Amino acid sequence: MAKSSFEYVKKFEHDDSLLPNTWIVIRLDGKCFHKFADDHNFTKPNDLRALKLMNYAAYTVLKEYSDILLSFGQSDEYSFVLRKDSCLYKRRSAKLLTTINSKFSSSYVFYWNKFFEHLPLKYPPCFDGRIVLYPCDENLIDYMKWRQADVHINNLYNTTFWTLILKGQLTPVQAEKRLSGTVSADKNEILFQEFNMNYNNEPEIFKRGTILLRKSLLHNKVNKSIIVDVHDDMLKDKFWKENIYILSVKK
Ligand code: DGT
Ligand code: MG
Ligand code: MG
Ligand code: MG
Ligand code: MG
Repeated sequence: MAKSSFEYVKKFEHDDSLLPNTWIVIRLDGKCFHKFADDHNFTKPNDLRALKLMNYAAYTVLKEYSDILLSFGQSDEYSFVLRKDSCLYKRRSAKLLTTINSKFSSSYVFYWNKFFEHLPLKYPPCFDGRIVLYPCDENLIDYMKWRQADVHINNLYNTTFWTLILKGQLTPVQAEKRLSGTVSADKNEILFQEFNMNYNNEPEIFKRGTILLRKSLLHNKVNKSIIVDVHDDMLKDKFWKENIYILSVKK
């Protein structure tokens, strides 16, 4: 077929394929979830329904894209790690980011009722997204550690902050003042001494977020790959020693 005289407009598009042989990390984050959480009465500081919905939306993404080896979620964010040698969408950046974000976002809405039952979704939520490339395993592992360390810092702060308000009858301003300048040990101490709470006993999902990974399972003598959710400590070498096979899987 002859080319139409309009076809030259294709030349305005640019090649956005990502560097080969590099870890691709896609991180999505809820837009204004501070407000979204308030508008939907999320429990403070952690709403288990909201976290499980995030995990389920991510699980839906993993089911669709076998090139995602590992993912990590906490609060209103999820990170997806694509295999180094992935050729998904010819590594086109916009295609990867937009389809994965779209699959995640629509799943979040589609499965809302599965977790929030009778609480209606008041308006369509929105997620931003970015892609970051990491050239070596060490950088990727440090990325995962960075996100998980973030959960710990935020959750210890938020748990203490909301305990001071909900159980200690402090105002948010007073609670903020009380916590200013404190280190982790001080917050653990406040929880323990004043509220008889041992932070270590808080649910793992709150303290560490959720890792989704693929495990192979022997079922009726057939190897089946399943997606599991764990709350392991990625800051410990033990996790990477046990799971390094995830990163070295070849297609
Ligand atoms: P952004 O990402 O710049 O558009 O703004 P936000 O408001 O989404 O801020 P971000 O992503 O830094 O922080 C996540 C917010 O989501 C945080 O302020 C509180 C809210 N959030 C996330 N998970 C929960 C939850 O389980 N319970 C409650 N109450 N709030 C949550
Ligand atoms: Mg943000
Ligand atoms: Mg956000
Ligand atoms: Mg966030
Ligand atoms: Mg099309």
